[in-house]
Amino acid sequence: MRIIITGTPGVGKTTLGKALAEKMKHLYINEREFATEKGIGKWDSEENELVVPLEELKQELSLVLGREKDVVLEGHMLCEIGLKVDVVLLVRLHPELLEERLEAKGWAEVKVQDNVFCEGIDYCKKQLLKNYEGIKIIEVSSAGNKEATLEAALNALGGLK
Ligand code: DAT
Repeated sequence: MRIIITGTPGVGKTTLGKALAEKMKHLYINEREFATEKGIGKWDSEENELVVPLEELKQELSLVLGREKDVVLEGHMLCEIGLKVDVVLLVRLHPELLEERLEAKGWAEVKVQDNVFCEGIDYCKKQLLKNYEGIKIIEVSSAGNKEATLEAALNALGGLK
């Protein structure tokens, strides 16, 4: 299955993506590592993040999707680009829980508040509805622990068969 995992930074995408890919014996690709490997991102030291040209990322990932049929692609930028996949998992976390989790992890306050805001206004969901028309979008809560989140994702995917 070609699966995308996306959502606001900090909600638990990477944790779920790695566990899901391992369980389903799928190839796992993190957007940021992928962009870095392909040399298509530039580090913005002021924002302290990798800035990636989305069209180029889309082209490179489309090549991968053309040759791999069992793959988990994971990252927050994926909601911005339409890709041909079987299903999208949108990881959700209540903004207050996200705030608690990120503060406990020592994230900078400005980053915490940016992400809390994005989650609160359903930013990723709105982007997905625009960019992934006709593709099944399933919301998975990461409010439980990592095992519960994985189980929820597996159950949701099992229901597609
Ligand atoms: P993302 O890839 O969305 O940025 P992550 O997987 O790196 O998020 O997780 C951010 C932090 O939250 C990390 O320290 C692990 C923790 N975490 C992830 N999923 C969790 C879950 N279901 N329950 C509790 N903590 C979780």
